[in-house]
Amino acid sequence: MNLDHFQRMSFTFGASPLEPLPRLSARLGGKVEIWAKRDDCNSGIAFGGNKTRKLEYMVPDAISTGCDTLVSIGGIQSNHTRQVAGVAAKAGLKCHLVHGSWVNWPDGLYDRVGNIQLSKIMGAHCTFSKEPFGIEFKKSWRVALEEVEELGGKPYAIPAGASDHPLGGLGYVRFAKELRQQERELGFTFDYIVVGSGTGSTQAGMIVGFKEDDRAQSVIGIDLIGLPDDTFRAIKKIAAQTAEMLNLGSPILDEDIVLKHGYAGPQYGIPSDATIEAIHVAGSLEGMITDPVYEGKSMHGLIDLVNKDYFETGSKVLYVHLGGAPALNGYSYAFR
Ligand code: 5PA
Repeated sequence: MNLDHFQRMSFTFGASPLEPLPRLSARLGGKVEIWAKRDDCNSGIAFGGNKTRKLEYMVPDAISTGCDTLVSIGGIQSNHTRQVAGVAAKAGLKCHLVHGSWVNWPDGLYDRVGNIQLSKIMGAHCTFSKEPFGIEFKKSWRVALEEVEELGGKPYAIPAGASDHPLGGLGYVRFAKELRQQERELGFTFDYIVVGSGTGSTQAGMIVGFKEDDRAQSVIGIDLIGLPDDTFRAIKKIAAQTAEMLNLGSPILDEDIVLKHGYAGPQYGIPSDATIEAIHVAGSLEGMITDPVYEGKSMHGLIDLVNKDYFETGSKVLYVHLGGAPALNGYSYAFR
């Protein structure tokens, strides 16, 4: 497997920190040792997060193919679009972002604070559409790509979550390599790696990266969207194409993909009472901030799986924090 074959621009600080969560572990009965890998503080660019890793491989491709404008899509409080705006600024590219009506949430300033505010500060051209959630090719996105061309620019298309793209899985293949090195330094390996899954390339990349040392099944995905069959298919497709591109040599099997569901709350983008409770638990015990759309839900999944004894006693469980805290600004109503 040769990751070095692909051009990469460094947008991150280096290996993201690993941190034990002893007070959370104790609160959950001390049966397992919980750690966090903090991809939420992996970069100085606009608060970083999982998309920053993926974009390290896409931006060089954009530049080497002569593109001058990154064009992408997400919900109004998309962390992904904010990170695209950030890396565009850093690389000296223009940025055009389409924000669909993915979430119906009552905060009055939902479309002005948090991620969308940050994208505007970083100079992205932000537009809005009425289209619902979906990772398929949206009309509004096609229109945005055409608009850039009409203005004489050359667009580089980045799909929702930087996932359904030939290079989408590479960032988290590299994550596996990085974690293996950190485990060597720590002197142990984690038994389980818990990660939220939405558009799929984060978990897909990890599966490919950990398949090398026969650990794909220790990656425990938590469905964040409420459409686990769709998410499963997306993970499978991205993992298979990434494995092929890297000449992995063994096919990605259904049993390599572990995806737990039941934690996505009433619907995508809306927290359940248990999501909010999980956010309070992680915040009050560890000072670790999670959000109502993504990481609060994967934290709920982690807590529930520990409570249900899913992990054998004595296991070392790594929670991968993928970012997303800026969206909290749009969710004051949930904490009123
Ligand atoms: C997101 C995604 P994947 O989409 O790679 O599966 O990652 C899920 C995920 N945690 C987990 C956080 C904080 C995320 O932002 N966010 C999307 C966005 O538009 O922000 C792609 C949906």
